[in-house]
Amino acid sequence: MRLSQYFMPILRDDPKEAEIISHRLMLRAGMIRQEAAGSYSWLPMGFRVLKKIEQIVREEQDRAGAIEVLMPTLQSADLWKKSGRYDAYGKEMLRVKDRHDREMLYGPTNEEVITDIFRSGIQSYKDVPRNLYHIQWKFRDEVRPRFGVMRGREFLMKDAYSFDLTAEAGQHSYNKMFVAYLRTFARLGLKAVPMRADTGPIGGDSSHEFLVLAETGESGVFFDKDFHAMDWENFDIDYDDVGAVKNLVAEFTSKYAATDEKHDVVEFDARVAKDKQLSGRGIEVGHIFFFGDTYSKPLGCEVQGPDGKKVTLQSGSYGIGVSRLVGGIIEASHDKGGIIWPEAVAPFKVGLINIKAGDAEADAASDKIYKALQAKGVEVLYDDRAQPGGAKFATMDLIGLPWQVIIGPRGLKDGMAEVKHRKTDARENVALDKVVEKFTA
Ligand code: 5CA
Repeated sequence: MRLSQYFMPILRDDPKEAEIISHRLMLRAGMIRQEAAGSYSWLPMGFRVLKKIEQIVREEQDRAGAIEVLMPTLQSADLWKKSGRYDAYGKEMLRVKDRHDREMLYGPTNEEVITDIFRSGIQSYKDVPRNLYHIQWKFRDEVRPRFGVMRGREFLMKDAYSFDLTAEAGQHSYNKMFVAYLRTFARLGLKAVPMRADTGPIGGDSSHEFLVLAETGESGVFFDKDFHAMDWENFDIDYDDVGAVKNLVAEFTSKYAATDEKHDVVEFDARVAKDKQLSGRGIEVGHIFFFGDTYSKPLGCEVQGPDGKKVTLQSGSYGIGVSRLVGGIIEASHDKGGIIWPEAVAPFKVGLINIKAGDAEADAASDKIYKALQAKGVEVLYDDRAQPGGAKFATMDLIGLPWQVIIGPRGLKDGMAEVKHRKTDARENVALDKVVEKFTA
């Protein structure tokens, strides 16, 4: 993409309304624009990142055996009346009426709809276990939408729902999602610590939140320092191996970690030596629940069991804040110059800077590299605008692409480009005809 033909409305100054760094950087980098409180348009740079995160989430759900569907954003109130949540959800639910005066709502979550879909599509115990998920916009009329996409009113969530015959089988489904979350967050370059959590309006008795440690997080967290020493990257596992999945979950739940709502000072002291007690703040990027028959019972989600008797199914639900993750990753990965994207989610891999746009030689060398990178499928954003070099460097640092290729008159004399790694600021001179190789080898 040529920057001269792109849409990336950069802000020079810090927007006053943004309290935290990720919100500031997302606005400054032209990734989002606020449309109403807690509601954002995703501009091209932001949208590219959102899609990449969504795809990683999807791949890991699929790998764990979950099956993708898509449910509407607007739901009928009927099912919510059956489950008893229509009144209980209160003001956080956006309620609307259609032209026939029928009550509808913009879905804040999907337990009711999915349970009804599943109920109507199955017959016997042979139809379980299943886990269905979708990646869809939600609306919650939060009292205090803030911090940009971190606490929005309209936000993108991945929500999965498991259905099992027994609570024991349901536990395996829960464990699989737990591991899928470890894998997902690792691929996003995040360390998201699983913590015991409150179940809130979703209900149930077993629940973990996954929190990325960050000063600006909304939750207080208390945990064992040993978490830092664990292997957060290698989660190769056979999801059908019930024991192996269980062991991995046990490993990550054996150490003390709790959000402030569930924190128990006495237990903390008993289980964790004083010098290993850490506390701080965290961003909740995922939340998993096991709630048994809380929804399947009122909604009649049952199957014929092996002995011919009806069995009410056991369920859990599993959420990831896809749009929140965009902000969460920035909170975890930035410096004073701007964003530092992990390669897996970067909007483009390479930023190509032509310092002397308009100069025939610089244009020719830059265009050649641009076309060659594109031909090889390397995602490249080419700053071909007639702007001073300093401004271009600042913009490129701000938007945080992992690599910068800088073409200027000084290097060109020796047939060289400068390649800069955004994260480490390491720079090297690379022969013009070797630049493409650097990103394709
Ligand atoms: N039905 C369950 C699991 S599918 C559920 O709704 N869980 S939740 O309420 O915890 O939300 C799941 C995830 O969505 C959270 O972990 C968080 O990452 C994200 N999320 C929740 N509320 C917001 C919000 N207002 N803005 C952005 N992300 C949010």
